[in-house]
Amino acid sequence: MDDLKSKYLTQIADAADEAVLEDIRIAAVGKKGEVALKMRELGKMTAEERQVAGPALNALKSEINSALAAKKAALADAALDERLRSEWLDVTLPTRTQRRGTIHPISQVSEEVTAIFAEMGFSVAEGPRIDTDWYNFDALNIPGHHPARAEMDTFYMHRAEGDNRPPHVLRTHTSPVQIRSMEATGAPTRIICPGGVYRADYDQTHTPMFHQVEGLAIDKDISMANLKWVLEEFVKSYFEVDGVDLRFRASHFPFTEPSAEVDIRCSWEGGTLKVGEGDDWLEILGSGMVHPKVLEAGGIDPAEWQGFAFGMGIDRIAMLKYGVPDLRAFFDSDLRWLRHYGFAALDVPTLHGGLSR
Ligand code: 2U9
Repeated sequence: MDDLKSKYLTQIADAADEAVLEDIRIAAVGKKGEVALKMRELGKMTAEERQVAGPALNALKSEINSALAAKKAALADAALDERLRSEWLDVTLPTRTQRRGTIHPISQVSEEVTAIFAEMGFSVAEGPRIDTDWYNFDALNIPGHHPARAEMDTFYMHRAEGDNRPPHVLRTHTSPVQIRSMEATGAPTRIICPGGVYRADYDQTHTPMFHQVEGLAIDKDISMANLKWVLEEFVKSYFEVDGVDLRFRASHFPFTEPSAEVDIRCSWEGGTLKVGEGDDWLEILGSGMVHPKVLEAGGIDPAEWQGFAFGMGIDRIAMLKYGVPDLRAFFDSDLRWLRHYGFAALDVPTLHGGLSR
């Protein structure tokens, strides 16, 4: 019995993991283990022998069981210590200075524009990039024969012969989103619609896909004066200047009447744009009072409601603010360009925290 005891206690002490420990348990105190076999021999003993051997075997069994339990706990402690050592991390380390991904200037500017108009009570509306020619043109007072359709270099979706569904186009502006929004929520409304648009055109200032943000405000008593204030606030916030002169030039768009193109006072010192001072004027957007036919197309009664609308190119205002010389670079996915012109991922633009830091 002493031999059994020292054999198993040594094996338990030397066991390297729980699997080995389990094998030892089965061999020693399992149902068919050595201690059980010895207990079977009790029947062949005399009563006196059994009185000595019985309690001694029980004591041996419980001593081995205690050693197994102690070793199991020690192995679990050691495993935990090893995990704590290998999975240790220093939560006080500073953040990485080498940024991996950056926010694209178009995303950054979309967020900046959204933050500015949100402060003035505008919410963001979105819609499909492929839409019917009715939503893209007719509803905006651009009927089939209108020259604006040809001027917009529209991409038409292919239609198989005999397919009688209405023609679909890649939207040439985000205006169809405003028509859908008017249909869905009616008046009064204040929305901006940022997003990608498509026109078949390609040179230093045109790409076949670009981005616009359009705005629409409809109410009972709304005029060009409200439009002027909203756009002034926008330009000051966006270019982060205290004051700016705006120049409204009479223009023509099918969807607004009257219509105006808006220029801002600026200077170009050494090739860099300064907004709010100087003798130059820079066109940045188009605007006007929503045409009554367009209100009607959106299901809004022009006898009761009126509103203003405006539109500008996000890519264009991004180029102006951040000094990007060639529009095409926005879509090249050149990592060096993205690192240079990109923005830190966690710096979300807000009016109080700063639009661009
Ligand atoms: C509805 C009613 C009116 C949106 C407007 C402009 C003037 C405009 C251009 C700016 C540069 C397009 O990206 S650009 O080439 N846009 O000049 N957009 S008013 O008018 C609307 C839109 C929707 C229902």
